[in-house]
Amino acid sequence: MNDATPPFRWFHRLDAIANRRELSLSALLVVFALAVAACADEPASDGGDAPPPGSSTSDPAAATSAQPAAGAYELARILPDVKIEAMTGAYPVPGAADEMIVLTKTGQLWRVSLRPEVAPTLFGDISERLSAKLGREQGLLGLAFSPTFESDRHVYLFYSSGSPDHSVLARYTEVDDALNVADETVILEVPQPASKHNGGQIAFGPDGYLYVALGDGGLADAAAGNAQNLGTLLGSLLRIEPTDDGYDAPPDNPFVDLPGARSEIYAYGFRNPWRFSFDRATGEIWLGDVGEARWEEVDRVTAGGNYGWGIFEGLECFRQPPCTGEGLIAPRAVYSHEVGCSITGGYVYRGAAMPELTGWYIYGDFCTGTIWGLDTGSEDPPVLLADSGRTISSFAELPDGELIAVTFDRALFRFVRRQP
Ligand SMILES: [Ca+2]
Repeated sequence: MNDATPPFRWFHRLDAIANRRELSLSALLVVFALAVAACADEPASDGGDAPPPGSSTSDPAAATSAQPAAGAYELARILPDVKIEAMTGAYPVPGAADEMIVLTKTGQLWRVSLRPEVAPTLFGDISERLSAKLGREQGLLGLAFSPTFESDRHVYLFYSSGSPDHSVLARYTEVDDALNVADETVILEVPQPASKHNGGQIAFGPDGYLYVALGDGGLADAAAGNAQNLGTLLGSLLRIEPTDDGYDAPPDNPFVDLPGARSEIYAYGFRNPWRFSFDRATGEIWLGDVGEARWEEVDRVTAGGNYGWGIFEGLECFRQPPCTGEGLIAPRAVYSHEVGCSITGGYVYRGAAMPELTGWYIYGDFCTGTIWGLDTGSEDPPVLLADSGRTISSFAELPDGELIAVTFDRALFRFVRRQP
């Protein structure tokens, strides 16, 4: 694939450009406000004069007060020798604090150490199981270690296979420090009507169940109905319990007693959830849902919740006004395609290095590299934290709570306070 091309929905960039003429004044005001906010904390370019006593300082390192300062953060490159193409995720290895498994879109799994002197090694390669011709939003998209990985060595993967297109959730076992890719147990297969909006995040919750994010299946407007149809798994966040040869739906899932509804569904009304995570302190689920024409959104996910797609896109009716938001859960935050084009959901920050961000959900945009944060303990609007310019495909949460940004720039980064 052409790695100069953004991965998940660059065709929507064209949408965004086409839609520019229709952009509302409010969106432009948002852009202006963000730009002003981003500039407000620029350090003085000459760096010469010390601030007078008692004045506020523009030194971002001093921003340890209650509120994070806009623009006071950045992505700092780590591991400059690690140059892996089209990384789709990084997952800390349980029991090995400084090691991650890094996924590539084309099916490789690399064991990467946070110690720069240790070179990456190939942990596994499932490229032969992937679709021969991967669509832009297809590939090896997700990994979850078994909650008891340190004893069972089980690893779950989510990938695109064909043909016809379908998504596969399968379990493997690590043997002698590598994944035994020859031995696969398929847990779930989902037919995909198109190569787009395949979702792909998988993660075990604090309840021990496996959560699986599925997009609406693509095909733009035509697929939007899938997200509102409880009879299909598409456009939903699933909650399942893997078994020896498949899975069960937990008996307390929200729709187990609803006739015609799939018992695996935990929440629905998503277009293409691109990364969700559990707040390690509260267990709450935060999810980035990629928009179609105008809006990207952040959702705080609760059991049984309907997040609106394809009735709503963000806070607006989607191509069918008038519509009603009755019964739908509004996003916690949105941003327009004037400032980005494809959300990458992140994590609620629980690290120690930036205490002012404790309890803030950190997320970014694939196309612009902009990173925002929002205080999960308030209803305040998001704060623009960094303008990285990087193709952020995923975030990773390290055991100490610090965050890594995974990119399509053949580079990994730490999310840090901007150095003065
Ligand atoms: Ca929504």
